[in-house]
Amino acid sequence: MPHLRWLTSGESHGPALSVIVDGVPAGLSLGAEAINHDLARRQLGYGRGGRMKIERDRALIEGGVRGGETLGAPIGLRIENRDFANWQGRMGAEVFETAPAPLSTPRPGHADLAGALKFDRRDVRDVLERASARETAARVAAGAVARALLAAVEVRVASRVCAIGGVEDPTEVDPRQWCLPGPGRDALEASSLRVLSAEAEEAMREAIHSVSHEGDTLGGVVEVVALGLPVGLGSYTQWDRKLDARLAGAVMSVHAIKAVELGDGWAAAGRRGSAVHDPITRQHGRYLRTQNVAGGLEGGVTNGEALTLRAAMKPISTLRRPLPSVDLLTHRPVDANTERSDLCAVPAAGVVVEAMVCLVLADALLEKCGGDSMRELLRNVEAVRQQMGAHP
Ligand code: EPS
Repeated sequence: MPHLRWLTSGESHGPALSVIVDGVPAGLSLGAEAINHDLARRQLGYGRGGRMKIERDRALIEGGVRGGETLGAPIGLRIENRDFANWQGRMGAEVFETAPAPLSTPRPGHADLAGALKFDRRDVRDVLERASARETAARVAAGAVARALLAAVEVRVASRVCAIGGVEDPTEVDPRQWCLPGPGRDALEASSLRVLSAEAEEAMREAIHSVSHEGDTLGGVVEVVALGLPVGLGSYTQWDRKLDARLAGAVMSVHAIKAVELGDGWAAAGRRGSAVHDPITRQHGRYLRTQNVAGGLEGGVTNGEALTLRAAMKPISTLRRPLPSVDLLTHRPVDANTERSDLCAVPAAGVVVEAMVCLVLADALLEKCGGDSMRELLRNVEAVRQQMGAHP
């Protein structure tokens, strides 16, 4: 059974999104401020839609925390949807006084048609409300709890945008320069697209601006890095214990993510082994690598190097110039439904993928180092680090 479990509930225009996180040790300092910081980061990004002008996502801690410290009990978080005020007659739980007209024109690229067929729904809104990327607000809130747990053992997770709509940021830089607190990280977070290069940011903004006039949308690529992980998280002994598989599955579950790579994944596939596998050295009592093509994982186990992962996000499915579809009620050809939506949400996807990485890594940390209390966990992590010969 996972050591850190979490479940979300709620629809995009319903009353709220909720998430319960179970398995966090007692004694972790946790306040709404840290959670709200990540929720605010998720709302940003040039190309985000009109909903972001309505919402001010904040988490209400409804259980599991007392006096700023976790209790070892399930942590309940709730994020109110301010937009619900505009949807009361159409998204409340009670029987409608006047049933809203069913939405019967599924959008290609979203869960609309497959979901309506699967759950035998006549109104596609019954599907799209839960399938909406709005749900990622709950994931980010849960991820912020996991991030606090990782930070307590000096593990840091951060993301940057590598490409939008085929416009790439060619910057090659040590991730410590933008992953750890400092001017590099501050500059990245201040960027309207969370990208390292100012030139690339300008070109990406142009690309987003041009599609906005054509009723189209863009996707892109994000990179997530985790620093400070102890050696030995995950395992090669069973398919479902391999940390690369757990990370890839979690990240693939994020809305619109259609490909994930660990380390130099796709590029390494075209190179020789002698150029790919990371030579081992030993310095100051610690095993090191002269490069990190593997991205910090070998055999599904952390090897002490920076964990690096990239994820590819498909373009947003709602197009203002809609694609052909079929009306579920008449079976006649029709233009797909167009909902208010984003033009590009790649910067937000980086924050969501960070959250998923934090949740998987926190689970793997508890799996190896256990601990009902933070005092127990910290003692165990230090013992593991000493034993693995890796100093923080
Ligand atoms: C989102 C909220 C939603 C969508 C978006 C992400 O708000 P609304 O539907 O009210 O505009 O904008 O979801 C999608 C674009 C999608 O395709 O699911 C959010 O809070 O992130």
